[in-house]
Amino acid sequence: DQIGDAAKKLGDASYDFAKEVDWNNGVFLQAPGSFQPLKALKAIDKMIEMGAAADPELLKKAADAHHKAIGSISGPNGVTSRADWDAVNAALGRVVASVPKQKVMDVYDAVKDITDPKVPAYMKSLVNGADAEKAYQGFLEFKDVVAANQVTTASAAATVPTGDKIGTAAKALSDASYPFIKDIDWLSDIYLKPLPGKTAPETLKAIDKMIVMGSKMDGNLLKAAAEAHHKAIGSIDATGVTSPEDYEAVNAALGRIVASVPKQTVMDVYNSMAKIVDPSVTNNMFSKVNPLDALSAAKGFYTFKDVVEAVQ
Ligand code: CLA
Ligand code: PID
Ligand code: PID
Ligand code: PID
Ligand code: PID
Ligand code: PID
Ligand code: PID
Repeated sequence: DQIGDAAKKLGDASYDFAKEVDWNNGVFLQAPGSFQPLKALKAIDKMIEMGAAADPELLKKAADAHHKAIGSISGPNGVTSRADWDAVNAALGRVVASVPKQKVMDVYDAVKDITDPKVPAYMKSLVNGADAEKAYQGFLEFKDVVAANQVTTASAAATVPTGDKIGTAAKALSDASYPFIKDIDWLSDIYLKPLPGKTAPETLKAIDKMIVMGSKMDGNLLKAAAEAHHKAIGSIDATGVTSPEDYEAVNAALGRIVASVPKQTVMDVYNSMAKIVDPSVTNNMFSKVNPLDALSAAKGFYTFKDVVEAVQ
């Protein structure tokens, strides 16, 4: 297709730059400017809306392309192979083309809003500037091909199951865990801190397992889960906490996407996360909330997971 061909040209223009970026640099975990959690949540919300509007099949293919690319990483900078670099660009170009232009521009504008204007120049200073310029020229040509292949109307909303066992169980889980949710400091910057003692390649392994799980999920249910998050963001209070109803809808939606993949795929995520999250991190989280509320939430979760497993 045209986007695939254009991605090869983009690769010619941008792979030198890709090789020069230090993908293992911890700087990419930081906010791209001053820390503004509610504004950042708005930017994430725009990404969620874009993801919910995207063609689920193309999203899966993009997840697969990333998984494959993680498998061909080499060298100290963590760069993937030229072929996989092109394949990721092509897959993302097709995802972008599957949503109306405005949804893409909304992400761009919201990200710009939380990005210090000095950040792009700083990023450029870490690589060969001429190669960055070349990559950007390549991107400008690529985007015209994407625009020429772009849909103009948004896809239909997801179908949300009703009266299912997971929906019923989500009510009990949410009642048991909403006090815990209210105890959590959602506006803290602690969630942007590096995991103690872990390197980027180690962390990427766990993310890879999530990518694999995402790619196996039922596309309609994943879309519904994204829509539930978007709705929940719309009802947050000043501390970032969503309404009980929207929280319940998020739990139901996440339970359904978990049930749509094999148990082992879920356990692969859990086990890989357990390898990189030191118990001190979990204990620290626990120390900041009312312990009874956390235990009630945990009890609710362990009951919920049996319902999920039964329909998995
Ligand atoms: Mg989420 C999970 C935040 C968007 C899909 N997500 C999580 C949690 C964290 C979070 C609260 C990971 C850390 C953790 O496990 O804490 N997500 C979060 C934010 C946003 C977002 C702030 C921003 C909008 N997510 C989002 C989107 C999607 C997902 C758009 C795609 C549709 N997210 C997703 C999945 C999962 C998460 C599939 C998880 O599996 C993970 C999670 O919650 O695992 C348990 C602990 C969790 C909480 C504090 C909240 C849930 C409370 C539960 C139901 C009960 C508590 C149990 C117990 C006390 C603690 C966990 C024990 C552990 C051993 C499992
Ligand atoms: C400017 C001035 C003009 C010239 C110009 C110009 C530039 C415009 C630009 C630009 C626009 C632009 C857009 C970019 C957009 C990037 C979008 C990224 C989206 C990320 C997402 C992430 C996610 C996920 C995911 C799916 C999940 C949800 C999420 C489900 C259902 C200014 C040059 C034209 C770069 C969507 C993918 C996992 C949130 O106009 O004169 O330069 O760049 O998890 O959804 O699972
Ligand atoms: C524009 C203007 C509108 C019209 C429009 C428009 C276009 C927007 C577009 C577009 C946005 C867009 C985004 C693309 C992004 C591509 C990103 C590629 C990333 C590849 C990576 C590969 C890799 C790895 C990996 C992880 C490793 C690092 C690597 C570590 C820690 C402008 C059409 C709407 C194409 C990251 C995955 C293995 C490098 O908005 O008018 O057209 O395209 O090895 O990580 O090692
Ligand atoms: C300039 C002037 C214009 C021309 C121009 C120009 C240049 C702009 C530039 C540039 C922008 C730019 C951006 C770059 C972005 C790279 C992003 C990389 C992200 C990597 C990540 C990696 C990671 C992980 C991971 C998970 C870990 C955290 C991490 C935990 C909990 C100035 C040329 C357009 C290079 C996210 C995945 C392992 C961080 O605009 O005239 O030149 O470069 O380790 O999670 O640990
Ligand atoms: C233990 C001991 C027994 C008792 C027990 C026990 C506990 C087991 C547990 C537990 C397992 C467990 C699993 C959890 C799994 C969480 C999985 C999260 C996945 C996140 C993903 C994120 C993503 C995306 C997304 C889609 C994108 C890709 C991504 C596309 C196509 C130890 C109690 C049984 C919590 C997948 C969603 C946006 C990466 O067994 O004695 O306690 O918890 O962007 O994909 O866009
Ligand atoms: C288990 C054992 C295996 C069998 C199995 C199994 C089950 C795994 C499961 C499962 C995992 C799982 C995960 C669930 C996670 C739910 C998370 C809910 C999060 C809700 C949020 C709501 C909100 C917001 C929001 C953003 C705001 C904050 C809030 C800010 C900054 C165990 C079946 C495989 C259900 C985050 C979105 C508005 C609070 O593996 O043997 O069954 O379920 O307002 O952010 O303000
Ligand atoms: C313990 C002992 C057992 C019993 C038990 C127990 C407790 C475990 C616990 C607990 C785990 C736990 C986890 C918590 C996790 C909270 C995660 C919140 C994530 C929030 C995010 C918010 C954000 C943003 C956002 C984007 C911004 C950055 C942020 C930028 C660029 C010990 C009870 C099981 C509470 C990610 C989205 C706005 C950070 O196990 O016997 O008690 O709690 O602002 O992006 O700015």
